[in-house]
Amino acid sequence: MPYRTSENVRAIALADYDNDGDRDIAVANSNAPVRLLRNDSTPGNIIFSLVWSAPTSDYSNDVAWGDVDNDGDLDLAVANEGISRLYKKRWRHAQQRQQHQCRKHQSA
Ligand SMILES: [Ca+2]
Ligand SMILES: [Ca+2]
Ligand SMILES: [Ca+2]
Repeated sequence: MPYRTSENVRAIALADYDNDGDRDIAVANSNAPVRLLRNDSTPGNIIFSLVWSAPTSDYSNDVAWGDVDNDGDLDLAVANEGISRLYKKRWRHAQQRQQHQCRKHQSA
């Protein structure tokens, strides 16, 4: 499944941040903000919507989900060159900004 982006993706982490039963994607980029892509796929259509971008552009090497404060919401830990960051947020309220449509790779 191709996913086109102009950013230099370093790592991704899958988790169902909005607790709707499908896995969403956090993307760590170098020299671009961390992105959160919500899985809006339906049967036969793979769709991810950009719902959040980190407020800073870091050189991120890795990203991981986990509920570090045990409040029931997943938190996002990002390993950067320099200062690493932990984003604690009520992600399920993140608003959709843009949709990325991914086409299924079709075998001839
Ligand atoms: Ca989900
Ligand atoms: Ca979903
Ligand atoms: Ca939490």
